[in-house]
Amino acid sequence: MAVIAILALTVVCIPGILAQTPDTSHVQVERQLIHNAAARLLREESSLLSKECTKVVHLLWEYNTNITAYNKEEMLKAQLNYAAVQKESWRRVQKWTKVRILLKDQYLERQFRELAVLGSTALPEEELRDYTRVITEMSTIYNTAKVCSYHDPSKCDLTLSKDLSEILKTSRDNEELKYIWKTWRDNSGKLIRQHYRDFIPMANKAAKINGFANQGDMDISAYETEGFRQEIAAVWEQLKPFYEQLHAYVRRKLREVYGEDVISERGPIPAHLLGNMWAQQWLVYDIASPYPNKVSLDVTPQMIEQGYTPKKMFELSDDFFASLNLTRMPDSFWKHSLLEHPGDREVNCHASAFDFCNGEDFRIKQCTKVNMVDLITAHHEMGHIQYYLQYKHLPYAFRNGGNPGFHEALGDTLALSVSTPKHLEKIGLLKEVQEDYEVDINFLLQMALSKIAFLPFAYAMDSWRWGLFDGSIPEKDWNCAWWDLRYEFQGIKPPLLRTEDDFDPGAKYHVASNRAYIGYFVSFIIQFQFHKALCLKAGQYDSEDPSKPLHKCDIYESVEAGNALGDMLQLGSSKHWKEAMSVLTGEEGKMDASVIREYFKPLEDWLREDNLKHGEFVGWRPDGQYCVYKAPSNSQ
Ligand code: X8Z
Ligand code: ZN
Repeated sequence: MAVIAILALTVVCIPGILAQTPDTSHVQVERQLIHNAAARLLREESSLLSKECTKVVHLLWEYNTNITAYNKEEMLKAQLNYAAVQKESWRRVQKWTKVRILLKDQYLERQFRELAVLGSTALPEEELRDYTRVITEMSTIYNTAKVCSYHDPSKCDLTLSKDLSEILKTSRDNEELKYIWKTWRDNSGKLIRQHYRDFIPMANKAAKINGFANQGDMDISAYETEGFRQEIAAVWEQLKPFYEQLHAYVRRKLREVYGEDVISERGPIPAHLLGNMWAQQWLVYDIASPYPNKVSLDVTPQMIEQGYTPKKMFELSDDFFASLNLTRMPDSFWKHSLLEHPGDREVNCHASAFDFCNGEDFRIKQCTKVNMVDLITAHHEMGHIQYYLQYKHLPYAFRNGGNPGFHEALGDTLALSVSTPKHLEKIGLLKEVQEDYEVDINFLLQMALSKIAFLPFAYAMDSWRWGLFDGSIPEKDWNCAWWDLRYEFQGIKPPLLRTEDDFDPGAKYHVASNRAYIGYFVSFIIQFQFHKALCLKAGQYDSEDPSKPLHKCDIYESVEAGNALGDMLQLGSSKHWKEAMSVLTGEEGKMDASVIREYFKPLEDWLREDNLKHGEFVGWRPDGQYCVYKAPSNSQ
């Protein structure tokens, strides 16, 4: 208490002191004292917030790895307690509002600025309780949703992570896929709609208290970039022509399998046929491989054959990080992480990485299965933990990515190396690959199905949410507007007519649990920029040398690349992301779509030619009605 009282007194006196001229030594001493007081306050807040954060993260972990009513209530209590602590801290920080600029210390100023935005915590206590509860409710519906088997209707315990993802990926039975696609939405999104109605105004109220027009604007403020939405739009415009080529090619390949009755020549692609529940990354390499007689770059069969386990997949990733001279996972990580479904309880199976805010405890929760997609996801999650490890020395306010896209990009950047045929060969998952043009194209096609197909999905996701937050998409149109955006950006359509009784966006984790999505879009662009910078450091890439293209680079064992990456990661969010990026790239920090374009250049040329050769229509036109605009039957 005493400390606070003295501080308050000091703060009150500051403007007077700082206004004195000339700058006598007395003033300098006073100035130093004030500076020290500010630094001390921030240290104390950092320490307090870290301790409280540790408590709440423990309960978040408990709930997410064991979904019970008890754990839910404990978690909610802890979240509210943490919010109260944050608010108190915020009040203390607010007292420095007028004075802090005069400190002329960017490092302190940035911490103040960070701590001055409370986010949803700013809501009054009762409303915060409702807000937290509604998000937990939606997540719980999503995380515990089950569907009945198509082949055995009496078996009704199919889950997304264990069963449905696998069916989407492997079944090529149109009716089965349609059934799974629909029932997942009936049993998740549809039940979430009524809660989303409560959620939107609360989220916006919190944003307004923080000085933003709505929640979408508050989310975007994390990028500290004027006109950021326009930048995203410009990046997408640059990539759209390539996406359209990929889309046309895949549509033709799918049409050859499912027939013209299912996929029309110029229409959008039915969403249930793309190998993934949301058509966000297209797992149809089996159908779309350009040269099917050449080696398949999906190494799932080899992983199974070689007796891979989830643990081994994470160890492989740990080895990769270590080979770059980055930090190995601590023992506690291996002891406490949940790397596969425990089988005896409900778990939130969406992969995630936890920072317990004490510099010691870091864990991953992933219901890992032995396949290549999960191997890449393991690297993704390990990237989050590596970032946590690299910035753990920083004050609480700076323990974040350069921007949200940075955090999502780290593990994926390394996975770009891991996925190369050369690297897969190095680790024994491919044998004697004769690299030639056809293998190259196969590889790039597989990568494009994941990286390029994803971009318009990510863009559609948050464009939809921004529309809800700013009111331009009214509640009566929520579902149909979603399909309009999916049509416009992705050129896909639902496999059966949707209505406003459905709520298809709610069948996606990040909507149900209110996690902004545009960071993934940013990540999928900048990970190629990071990759290029690292490949240059590793001497693995040379724009002038055709034998060293970007897509063949593997930075494995490059200490130089790892050190440069570490230098950027260690900054956390203490610098503007553009500055952090230039630490790695040595160039002006910006989002630059030309790098991903360069990476895929041989494939883009190949697709253009192939589509031309087959007279394939590039683009899409409406081929029916996809959604019925009418008020939902349960609207008030
Ligand atoms: O949610 C994730 C990660 C956790 S941050 C598994 N991703 C997005 C998704 O699954 O929708 C990674 C790629 C996009
Ligand atoms: Zn992530």
